[in-house]
Amino acid sequence: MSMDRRKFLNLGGLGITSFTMSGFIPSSSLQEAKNRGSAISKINPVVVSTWDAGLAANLAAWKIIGANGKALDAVENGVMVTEEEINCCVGLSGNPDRDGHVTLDASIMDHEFNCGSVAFLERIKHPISVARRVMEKTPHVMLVGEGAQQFAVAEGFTLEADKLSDDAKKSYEGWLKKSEYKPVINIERKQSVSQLDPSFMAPHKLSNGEWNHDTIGMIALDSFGNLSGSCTTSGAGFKMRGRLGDSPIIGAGLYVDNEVGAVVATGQGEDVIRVAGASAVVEQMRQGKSPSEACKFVVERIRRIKKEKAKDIQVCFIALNIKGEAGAYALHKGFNYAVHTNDGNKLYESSFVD
Ligand code: SD4
Repeated sequence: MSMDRRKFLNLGGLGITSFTMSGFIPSSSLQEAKNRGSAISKINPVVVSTWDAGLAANLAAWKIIGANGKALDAVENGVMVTEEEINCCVGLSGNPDRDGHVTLDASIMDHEFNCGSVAFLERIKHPISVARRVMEKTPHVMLVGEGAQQFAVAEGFTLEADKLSDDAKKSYEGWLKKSEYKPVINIERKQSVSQLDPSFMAPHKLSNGEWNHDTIGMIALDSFGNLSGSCTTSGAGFKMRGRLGDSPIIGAGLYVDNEVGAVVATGQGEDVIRVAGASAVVEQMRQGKSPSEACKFVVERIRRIKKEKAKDIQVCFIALNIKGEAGAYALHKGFNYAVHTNDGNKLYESSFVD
């Protein structure tokens, strides 16, 4: 075992968080405070989320986490903002599958390895909240399709109309002319930062009517020293009916280990699944890598696996370690991510392979 690894493992529990705080807190005190469920004022909360839509989502998450709320509540409520945007393709306004139906995937995970997800879910506005109910109210981790919808309705979620938004209808009609499935790199982000509405609440849509994202992932550290993560998506537009991406798969699209860190993925789900992406990034952080180095390591692995086909796909990870350090890495240029700390809510350009 290398010195670095030993050092990280020794500090890998909550004790390590004390090194990023303004004063040193013995890890035993942190553990006691955690057990009592009391907020530790010296732990600075952090929220990180994918793409420019993350700025608006972060604001909602920060309302909770910045007031000593729990990371789990923050990551649920944060991405609900994006699910609800009418002119946005996360959630029910998203692009449909080839058969013209919007099918949604979402997952959530807390600091104690509790996790829940839904996939191929139709007609429900907030799949992230259904994922949380799966986590909290069932003995299972994942529900799909009709069963997930049945569970959601039994839990009191409204069954919305099976109807495309005007914009999704237009895109679908356009797509039907050729009926060709091709991944589009950075479909999520088509605006430069300077083009964003300063309120960050504007619809993330281009003047030509194209969507600029279909997924949001969020990871957060709260003032109790606990991490959680969430991810919600309408998946790849015009996908085959029944297709799931990485977002609802724990370990692929999302993973949280409170001794190490939290990771969420966005981009071509198939290529995140084949390397168990989020879990692989967490394991790299466990070995002592920084969040961005860990993301880079796994993105480069995908690059090697895909060979020349890597140019046709985008894959990106964001990571947050238990010390509250955030990082990201993407296969190609164009990925951005939003970080909210006590210093404010900022959008960063991710580093990339090429
Ligand atoms: C998927 N990973 O369904 C999602 C799509 C995505 O940004 O993240 N798009 O494959």
